[in-house]
Amino acid sequence: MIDLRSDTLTKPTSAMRQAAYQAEVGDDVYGEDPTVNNLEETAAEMLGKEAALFVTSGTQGNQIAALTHCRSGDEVILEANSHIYLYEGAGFSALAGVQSRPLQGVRGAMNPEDVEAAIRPEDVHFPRTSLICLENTHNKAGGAIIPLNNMKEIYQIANKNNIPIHLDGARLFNASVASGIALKDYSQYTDTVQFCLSKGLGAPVGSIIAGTNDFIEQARKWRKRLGGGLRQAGVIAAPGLVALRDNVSRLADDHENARILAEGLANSKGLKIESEVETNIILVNVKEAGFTSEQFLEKLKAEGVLAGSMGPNTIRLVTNYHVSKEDTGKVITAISKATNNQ
Ligand code: TLP
Repeated sequence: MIDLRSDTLTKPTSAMRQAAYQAEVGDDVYGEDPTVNNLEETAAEMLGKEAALFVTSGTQGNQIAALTHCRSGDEVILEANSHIYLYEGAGFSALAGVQSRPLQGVRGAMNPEDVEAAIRPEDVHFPRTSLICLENTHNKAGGAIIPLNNMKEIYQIANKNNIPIHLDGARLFNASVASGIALKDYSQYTDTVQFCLSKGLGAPVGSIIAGTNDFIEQARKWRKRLGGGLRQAGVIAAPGLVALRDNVSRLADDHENARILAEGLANSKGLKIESEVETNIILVNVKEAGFTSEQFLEKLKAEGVLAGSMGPNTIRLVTNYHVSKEDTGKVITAISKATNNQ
Protein backbone atom coordinates (compact mmCIF):
# COMPACT_ATOMS: atom_id res chain seq x y z
CA MET A 1 0.00 0.00 0.00
CA ILE A 2 1.14 3.54 -0.73
CA ASP A 3 -0.28 5.64 2.08
CA LEU A 4 -1.10 9.23 1.21
CA ARG A 5 -3.83 9.77 3.82
CA SER A 6 -1.65 12.13 5.84
CA ASP A 7 1.90 13.06 6.76
CA THR A 8 0.89 12.19 10.34
CA LEU A 9 1.22 8.50 9.41
CA THR A 10 4.99 8.57 9.14
CA LYS A 11 6.77 6.10 11.38
CA PRO A 12 9.94 7.00 13.29
CA THR A 13 13.23 6.49 11.45
CA SER A 14 15.85 4.19 12.94
CA ALA A 15 17.83 7.28 14.04
CA MET A 16 14.73 8.41 15.96
CA ARG A 17 14.25 5.00 17.59
CA GLN A 18 17.92 4.97 18.55
CA ALA A 19 17.67 8.48 20.01
CA ALA A 20 14.58 7.48 22.02
CA TYR A 21 16.44 4.44 23.36
CA GLN A 22 19.48 6.44 24.40
CA ALA A 23 17.69 9.60 25.60
CA GLU A 24 18.80 11.11 28.88
CA VAL A 25 15.64 11.61 30.93
CA GLY A 26 14.33 13.19 34.13
CA ASP A 27 10.95 14.32 35.43
CA ASP A 28 9.77 17.03 33.04
CA VAL A 29 7.07 18.28 35.43
CA TYR A 30 10.02 19.21 37.68
CA GLY A 31 11.74 20.73 34.60
CA GLU A 32 14.43 18.06 34.94
CA ASP A 33 14.29 16.23 31.63
CA PRO A 34 17.45 17.36 29.77
CA THR A 35 16.21 16.05 26.41
CA VAL A 36 12.90 17.92 26.67
CA ASN A 37 14.76 21.05 27.78
CA ASN A 38 17.11 20.71 24.82
CA LEU A 39 14.18 20.30 22.39
CA GLU A 40 12.38 23.33 23.83
CA GLU A 41 15.51 25.50 23.67
CA THR A 42 16.33 24.34 20.13
CA ALA A 43 12.79 25.05 18.93
CA ALA A 44 12.65 28.49 20.59
CA GLU A 45 15.96 29.40 18.98
CA MET A 46 14.78 28.23 15.54
CA LEU A 47 11.65 30.37 15.83
CA GLY A 48 13.40 33.37 17.35
CA LYS A 49 11.16 33.23 20.43
CA GLU A 50 12.19 33.51 24.08
CA ALA A 51 10.85 30.13 25.15
CA ALA A 52 9.03 27.02 23.97
CA LEU A 53 6.99 24.20 25.43
CA PHE A 54 6.78 20.56 24.29
CA VAL A 55 3.11 19.55 24.04
CA THR A 56 1.43 16.30 23.12
CA SER A 57 -0.14 17.38 19.84
CA GLY A 58 -0.90 20.25 17.50
CA THR A 59 -4.43 20.38 18.87
CA GLN A 60 -3.16 20.65 22.44
CA GLY A 61 -0.76 23.43 21.39
CA ASN A 62 -3.54 25.44 19.74
CA GLN A 63 -5.91 24.92 22.67
CA ILE A 64 -3.25 26.02 25.15
CA ALA A 65 -2.74 29.16 23.05
CA ALA A 66 -6.44 30.07 23.38
CA LEU A 67 -6.51 29.21 27.09
CA THR A 68 -3.43 31.35 27.76
CA HIS A 69 -4.26 34.34 25.56
CA CYS A 70 -8.02 34.57 26.19
CA ARG A 71 -10.64 34.75 28.90
CA SER A 72 -14.01 33.01 28.79
CA GLY A 73 -16.47 35.17 26.82
CA ASP A 74 -13.83 36.60 24.46
CA GLU A 75 -13.87 36.34 20.68
CA VAL A 76 -11.17 34.94 18.40
CA ILE A 77 -10.80 35.88 14.73
CA LEU A 78 -9.76 32.97 12.52
CA GLU A 79 -10.06 31.75 8.95
CA ALA A 80 -13.30 29.98 8.03
CA ASN A 81 -11.55 26.81 6.85
CA SER A 82 -8.87 26.75 9.50
CA HIS A 83 -8.03 23.53 11.34
CA ILE A 84 -8.81 25.17 14.68
CA TYR A 85 -12.32 26.07 13.51
CA LEU A 86 -13.15 22.88 11.60
CA TYR A 87 -11.21 20.03 13.13
CA GLU A 88 -10.56 20.59 16.82
CA GLY A 89 -13.94 19.53 18.20
CA ALA A 90 -14.93 23.13 18.98
CA GLY A 91 -12.21 23.02 21.62
CA PHE A 92 -11.92 26.81 21.64
CA SER A 93 -15.48 27.11 22.91
CA ALA A 94 -15.54 23.90 24.97
CA LEU A 95 -12.26 24.59 26.78
CA ALA A 96 -11.37 28.30 26.59
CA GLY A 97 -15.02 29.44 26.47
CA VAL A 98 -14.33 31.71 23.53
CA GLN A 99 -16.48 32.43 20.50
CA SER A 100 -14.93 31.99 17.07
CA ARG A 101 -15.37 34.68 14.44
CA PRO A 102 -14.59 32.94 11.13
CA LEU A 103 -13.56 35.05 8.12
CA GLN A 104 -13.49 33.54 4.65
CA GLY A 105 -9.99 33.79 3.19
CA VAL A 106 -8.50 33.25 -0.25
CA ARG A 107 -6.24 30.20 -0.31
CA GLY A 108 -6.36 30.32 3.47
CA ALA A 109 -5.23 33.95 3.71
CA MET A 110 -7.63 36.37 5.39
CA ASN A 111 -7.94 39.84 3.91
CA PRO A 112 -6.27 42.24 6.39
CA GLU A 113 -9.11 44.74 5.87
CA ASP A 114 -11.65 42.07 6.85
CA VAL A 115 -9.61 41.33 9.96
CA GLU A 116 -9.49 44.99 10.92
CA ALA A 117 -13.25 45.34 10.39
CA ALA A 118 -13.94 42.27 12.54
CA ILE A 119 -12.09 43.62 15.60
CA ARG A 120 -14.73 44.57 18.17
CA PRO A 121 -14.83 48.13 19.45
CA GLU A 122 -15.59 48.65 23.12
CA ASP A 123 -19.35 48.27 23.56
CA VAL A 124 -21.39 46.71 26.33
CA HIS A 125 -22.95 44.29 23.81
CA PHE A 126 -19.73 42.99 22.33
CA PRO A 127 -17.23 40.36 23.34
CA ARG A 128 -13.59 41.41 23.56
CA THR A 129 -11.48 40.38 20.56
CA SER A 130 -8.55 38.78 22.32
CA LEU A 131 -6.79 36.68 19.67
CA ILE A 132 -6.26 36.36 15.92
CA CYS A 133 -5.24 32.94 14.59
CA LEU A 134 -3.44 32.25 11.33
CA GLU A 135 -2.58 28.89 9.72
CA ASN A 136 0.53 28.36 7.58
CA THR A 137 0.59 26.20 5.53
CA HIS A 138 -3.16 26.02 5.26
CA ASN A 139 -4.42 22.46 5.29
CA LYS A 140 -7.92 22.88 3.82
CA ALA A 141 -6.57 25.22 1.15
CA GLY A 142 -4.39 22.35 -0.10
CA GLY A 143 -1.17 23.15 1.75
CA ALA A 144 -1.24 26.76 0.53
CA ILE A 145 1.52 29.03 1.79
CA ILE A 146 0.23 32.18 3.48
CA PRO A 147 2.27 35.03 1.97
CA LEU A 148 4.68 36.70 4.39
CA ASN A 149 3.27 40.09 3.52
CA ASN A 150 -0.25 38.98 4.43
CA MET A 151 1.03 37.87 7.83
CA LYS A 152 2.87 41.16 8.26
CA GLU A 153 -0.18 43.28 7.45
CA ILE A 154 -2.40 41.33 9.85
CA TYR A 155 0.30 41.48 12.53
CA GLN A 156 0.52 45.27 12.21
CA ILE A 157 -3.25 45.61 12.54
CA ALA A 158 -3.24 43.29 15.55
CA ASN A 159 -0.40 45.22 17.18
CA LYS A 160 -2.18 48.51 16.70
CA ASN A 161 -5.15 47.01 18.55
CA ASN A 162 -3.12 45.20 21.24
CA ILE A 163 -4.34 41.79 20.08
CA PRO A 164 -1.92 38.86 19.98
CA ILE A 165 -1.45 36.65 16.91
CA HIS A 166 -1.26 32.88 17.27
CA LEU A 167 0.04 30.91 14.31
CA ASP A 168 -1.10 27.34 13.80
CA GLY A 169 2.12 26.41 12.06
CA ALA A 170 1.49 22.67 12.12
CA ARG A 171 3.28 22.66 8.73
CA LEU A 172 5.29 25.88 9.05
CA PHE A 173 8.47 24.02 8.07
CA ASN A 174 6.80 23.08 4.77
CA ALA A 175 6.03 26.76 4.15
CA SER A 176 9.60 27.75 4.97
CA VAL A 177 11.29 25.06 2.86
CA ALA A 178 8.99 25.65 -0.14
CA SER A 179 9.18 29.45 -0.07
CA GLY A 180 12.80 29.82 1.02
CA ILE A 181 11.60 32.22 3.73
CA ALA A 182 13.30 31.56 7.07
CA LEU A 183 11.23 30.26 9.95
CA LYS A 184 12.13 33.34 12.00
CA ASP A 185 10.91 35.62 9.23
CA TYR A 186 7.48 34.04 9.52
CA SER A 187 7.44 33.91 13.31
CA GLN A 188 8.44 37.58 13.69
CA TYR A 189 4.84 38.39 12.67
CA THR A 190 3.35 36.25 15.43
CA ASP A 191 3.20 36.35 19.21
CA THR A 192 2.91 32.61 19.59
CA VAL A 193 3.56 29.72 17.22
CA GLN A 194 2.58 26.07 17.31
CA PHE A 195 4.34 23.62 15.01
CA CYS A 196 4.06 19.84 14.71
CA LEU A 197 7.00 17.46 14.99
CA SER A 198 4.79 14.55 14.01
CA LYS A 199 3.73 15.55 10.51
CA GLY A 200 6.18 15.93 7.60
CA LEU A 201 9.07 16.08 10.07
CA GLY A 202 8.32 12.46 10.92
CA ALA A 203 8.60 12.32 14.73
CA PRO A 204 6.11 9.93 16.36
CA VAL A 205 4.65 12.37 18.91
CA GLY A 206 4.46 16.01 19.79
CA SER A 207 4.29 19.65 18.94
CA ILE A 208 5.98 22.81 20.11
CA ILE A 209 4.37 26.02 21.22
CA ALA A 210 6.62 29.07 21.48
CA GLY A 211 6.34 32.67 22.68
CA THR A 212 7.62 34.97 25.42
CA ASN A 213 8.95 33.61 28.73
CA ASP A 214 5.85 34.91 30.47
CA PHE A 215 3.49 33.29 27.95
CA ILE A 216 5.26 29.93 28.21
CA GLU A 217 5.13 30.03 32.00
CA GLN A 218 1.33 30.44 31.82
CA ALA A 219 1.09 27.87 29.00
CA ARG A 220 2.98 25.33 31.13
CA LYS A 221 0.31 25.71 33.78
CA TRP A 222 -2.45 25.16 31.23
CA ARG A 223 -0.66 22.10 29.87
CA LYS A 224 -0.56 20.70 33.41
CA ARG A 225 -4.27 21.42 33.95
CA LEU A 226 -5.04 19.60 30.71
CA GLY A 227 -3.13 16.56 31.92
CA GLY A 228 -0.27 17.18 29.52
CA GLY A 229 2.49 17.39 32.12
CA LEU A 230 4.55 14.37 31.17
CA ARG A 231 7.29 12.77 33.23
CA GLN A 232 10.29 11.08 31.53
CA ALA A 233 9.23 12.64 28.25
CA GLY A 234 12.78 12.65 26.88
CA VAL A 235 12.01 9.35 25.16
CA ILE A 236 9.46 11.12 22.95
CA ALA A 237 11.32 14.44 22.75
CA ALA A 238 14.50 12.78 21.44
CA PRO A 239 12.90 11.79 18.09
CA GLY A 240 11.69 15.39 17.85
CA LEU A 241 15.28 16.62 18.04
CA VAL A 242 16.27 14.14 15.34
CA ALA A 243 13.36 15.40 13.22
CA LEU A 244 14.64 18.99 13.50
CA ARG A 245 18.20 17.87 12.70
CA ASP A 246 17.55 15.43 9.84
CA ASN A 247 14.15 15.94 8.33
CA VAL A 248 13.70 19.62 7.53
CA SER A 249 15.43 20.00 4.17
CA ARG A 250 14.04 16.71 2.88
CA LEU A 251 10.54 18.25 2.94
CA ALA A 252 11.55 19.58 -0.48
CA ASP A 253 11.33 15.97 -1.75
CA ASP A 254 7.72 15.75 -0.55
CA HIS A 255 6.94 19.02 -2.34
CA GLU A 256 8.60 17.79 -5.54
CA ASN A 257 6.67 14.51 -5.38
CA ALA A 258 3.41 16.41 -4.82
CA ARG A 259 4.16 18.56 -7.89
CA ILE A 260 4.86 15.45 -10.01
CA LEU A 261 1.63 13.85 -8.79
CA ALA A 262 -0.41 16.98 -9.51
CA GLU A 263 1.04 17.24 -13.03
CA GLY A 264 0.33 13.57 -13.67
CA LEU A 265 -3.24 13.87 -12.42
CA ALA A 266 -3.99 17.01 -14.37
CA ASN A 267 -4.33 14.82 -17.49
CA SER A 268 -6.77 12.33 -15.96
CA LYS A 269 -10.26 12.75 -17.37
CA GLY A 270 -12.82 14.04 -14.90
CA LEU A 271 -10.32 14.92 -12.17
CA LYS A 272 -9.66 18.47 -11.11
CA ILE A 273 -6.85 19.67 -8.90
CA GLU A 274 -8.74 22.06 -6.62
CA SER A 275 -5.95 24.33 -5.60
CA GLU A 276 -2.45 25.10 -6.80
CA VAL A 277 0.03 22.68 -5.21
CA GLU A 278 2.72 24.60 -3.33
CA THR A 279 3.78 22.06 -0.69
CA ASN A 280 2.85 18.44 0.14
CA ILE A 281 -0.95 18.44 -0.06
CA ILE A 282 -3.03 17.78 -3.18
CA LEU A 283 -6.80 18.19 -3.24
CA VAL A 284 -8.47 16.39 -6.12
CA ASN A 285 -12.11 16.85 -7.06
CA VAL A 286 -13.56 13.59 -8.42
CA LYS A 287 -17.12 14.76 -9.15
CA GLU A 288 -16.84 15.01 -12.93
CA ALA A 289 -15.37 11.52 -13.02
CA GLY A 290 -18.73 10.43 -11.56
CA PHE A 291 -17.63 9.56 -8.02
CA THR A 292 -18.16 10.64 -4.46
CA SER A 293 -14.90 10.84 -2.53
CA GLU A 294 -15.79 7.68 -0.57
CA GLN A 295 -16.41 5.73 -3.78
CA PHE A 296 -13.19 6.97 -5.30
CA LEU A 297 -11.19 6.15 -2.16
CA GLU A 298 -12.50 2.55 -2.34
CA LYS A 299 -11.40 2.28 -5.99
CA LEU A 300 -7.99 3.66 -5.11
CA LYS A 301 -7.61 1.26 -2.22
CA ALA A 302 -8.25 -1.64 -4.57
CA GLU A 303 -5.33 -0.30 -6.65
CA GLY A 304 -3.02 -0.19 -3.61
CA VAL A 305 -3.26 3.50 -2.76
CA LEU A 306 -4.72 5.06 0.39
CA ALA A 307 -5.91 8.68 0.34
CA GLY A 308 -8.21 10.73 2.57
CA SER A 309 -11.51 12.54 2.14
CA MET A 310 -11.78 16.34 2.41
CA GLY A 311 -15.41 16.74 1.42
CA PRO A 312 -18.15 14.93 -0.50
CA ASN A 313 -16.24 15.00 -3.80
CA THR A 314 -12.74 15.98 -2.70
CA ILE A 315 -9.94 13.58 -1.90
CA ARG A 316 -6.67 14.57 -0.26
CA LEU A 317 -3.24 13.15 -1.05
CA VAL A 318 -0.39 14.07 1.29
CA THR A 319 3.15 13.21 0.28
CA ASN A 320 5.50 12.16 3.06
CA TYR A 321 8.82 10.45 3.59
CA HIS A 322 7.43 6.95 3.07
CA VAL A 323 6.41 7.96 -0.49
CA SER A 324 9.24 7.86 -3.02
CA LYS A 325 9.52 9.45 -6.44
CA GLU A 326 9.01 5.96 -7.90
CA ASP A 327 5.77 5.66 -5.93
CA THR A 328 4.39 8.80 -7.59
CA GLY A 329 4.35 6.97 -10.95
CA LYS A 330 2.49 4.07 -9.33
CA VAL A 331 -0.04 6.44 -7.78
CA ILE A 332 -0.69 8.17 -11.11
CA THR A 333 -1.29 4.76 -12.75
CA ALA A 334 -3.55 3.64 -9.89
CA ILE A 335 -5.59 6.83 -10.12
CA SER A 336 -5.98 6.61 -13.85
CA LYS A 337 -7.14 2.97 -13.49
CA ALA A 338 -9.58 3.94 -10.74
CA THR A 339 -10.94 6.74 -12.95
CA ASN A 340 -11.45 4.49 -15.97
CA ASN A 341 -12.76 1.42 -14.14
CA GLN A 342 -16.21 2.57 -13.25
N1 TLP B 1 -4.24 17.67 10.82
C1 TLP B 1 -4.53 16.29 10.54
C2 TLP B 1 -6.03 16.02 10.72
O1 TLP B 1 -6.46 16.46 11.96
C3 TLP B 1 -6.89 16.66 9.67
C4 TLP B 1 -4.11 15.98 9.12
O2 TLP B 1 -4.06 14.77 8.78
O3 TLP B 1 -3.82 16.92 8.36
N2 TLP B 1 -3.25 22.24 12.60
C5 TLP B 1 -3.25 21.77 11.36
C6 TLP B 1 -3.12 22.73 10.23
C7 TLP B 1 -3.35 20.39 11.12
O4 TLP B 1 -3.38 19.96 9.87
C8 TLP B 1 -3.46 19.52 12.21
C9 TLP B 1 -3.62 18.03 12.02
C10 TLP B 1 -3.44 20.06 13.51
C11 TLP B 1 -3.34 21.43 13.67
C12 TLP B 1 -3.59 19.20 14.74
O5 TLP B 1 -2.46 18.44 14.99
P1 TLP B 1 -2.56 17.08 15.85
O6 TLP B 1 -3.14 16.05 14.94
O7 TLP B 1 -1.14 16.82 16.25
O8 TLP B 1 -3.43 17.36 17.02
